[in-house]
Amino acid sequence: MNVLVTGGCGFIGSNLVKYIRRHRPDWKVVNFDKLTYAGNLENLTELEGDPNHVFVRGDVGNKELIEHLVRLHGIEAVMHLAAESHVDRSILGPEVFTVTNVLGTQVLLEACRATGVKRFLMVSTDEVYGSLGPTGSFTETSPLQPSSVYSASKTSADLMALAYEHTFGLDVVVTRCSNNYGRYQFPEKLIPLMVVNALGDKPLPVYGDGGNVRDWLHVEDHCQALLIALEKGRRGEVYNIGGGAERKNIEIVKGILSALSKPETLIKYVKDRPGHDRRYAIDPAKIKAELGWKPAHTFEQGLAETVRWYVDNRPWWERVMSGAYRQYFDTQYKARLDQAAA
Ligand code: NAD
Ligand code: TDX
Repeated sequence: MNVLVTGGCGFIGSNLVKYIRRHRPDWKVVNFDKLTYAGNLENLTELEGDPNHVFVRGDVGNKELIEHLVRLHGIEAVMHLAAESHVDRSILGPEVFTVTNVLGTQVLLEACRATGVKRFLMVSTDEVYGSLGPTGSFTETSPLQPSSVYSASKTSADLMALAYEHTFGLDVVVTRCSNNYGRYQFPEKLIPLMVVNALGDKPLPVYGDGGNVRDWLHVEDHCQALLIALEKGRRGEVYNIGGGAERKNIEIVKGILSALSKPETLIKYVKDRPGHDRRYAIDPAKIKAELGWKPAHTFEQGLAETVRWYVDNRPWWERVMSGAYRQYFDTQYKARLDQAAA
């Protein structure tokens, strides 16, 4: 099979491209990525010289280029991961979230329709369901109630993909996964940010009371689910993906400090994220029963392995945190700590 993966240089995308090359060695993967601050070719160095991995730099909003690539490489399936993915950034600058996540997805769908791509996997998120109270979990039929600009843009893309199935007969499958963690995650997200700050003996900014809950899944388990959904998912269906590992943010932060033998005095409670969703929990019963997926990692093992990876790969995160990104990070980070001190 020839597959085009969008966003294949980001966190999940780069893990996915490598996962596919390992598990489907006869497939050709065309990795289509704009290389924003979050995209990094260094995540793929182990594929250097691999004739079945082709990288093309481009924007999902470029219909002509996508159509050209689909024809040139005989693309049969598209796995769509390219997105602006960070909730905090969607608060600081919403526009690019609409441009890439909403308009970009629509253009990509149109290019797939025009070229007769056989299957389109839309990688969506559990954030489309909004926030939960202390009990219950999201099923595929839970109401869609996104509350951040990021999640509203992802909900639009998710529904647009389903509309293309319904209206134009494009073969679409949608997945909605919970929070991922693992190697190569950009150090703006909770787990890697806390690890790199702790390693530098810097304060760890915990939003609000630290009681917000996320449902964590190892990125490799997500990749496995995406491959299964691509190959076996039923057309027009939505599949939730989650690992049943609900944790409060503060528990995670304390776990990271303990793994690194750093003191809890590094924890700094800062002003809450505006509109902060309180709790996510996903019910993955459908993908387990229908497609036979189950996660292989436990959260405690996965977190320990991830922390170790960041300890061992300091040059990687020091490089991705340099330059323009560093400027953004320092400004935001300093503002939060100043607010906490005020
Ligand atoms: P990421 O930010 O690490 O990577 C995004 C990638 O998309 C980058 O390589 C970037 O260069 C590329 N990209 C951005 N704009 C582009 C454009 N206009 N054209 C082409 N490429 C572009 O994100 P991630 O955490 O790996 O998430 C990947 C996907 O999975 C996203 O769609 C996200 O919504 C979804 N998702 C993420 C999580 C999570 O916990 N990280 C959970 C569920 C779903
Ligand atoms: O410095 C921080 N302090 C803090 O308390 C950061 C960066 C986060 N947090 C909290 C906010 C959330 O409750 O940690 C939790 C996780 O935050 P993020 O890592 O920013 O992830 P989240 O907002 O939950 O969204 C993620 O999961 C769903 C991904 O970024 C999305 O792309 C995905 O769709």
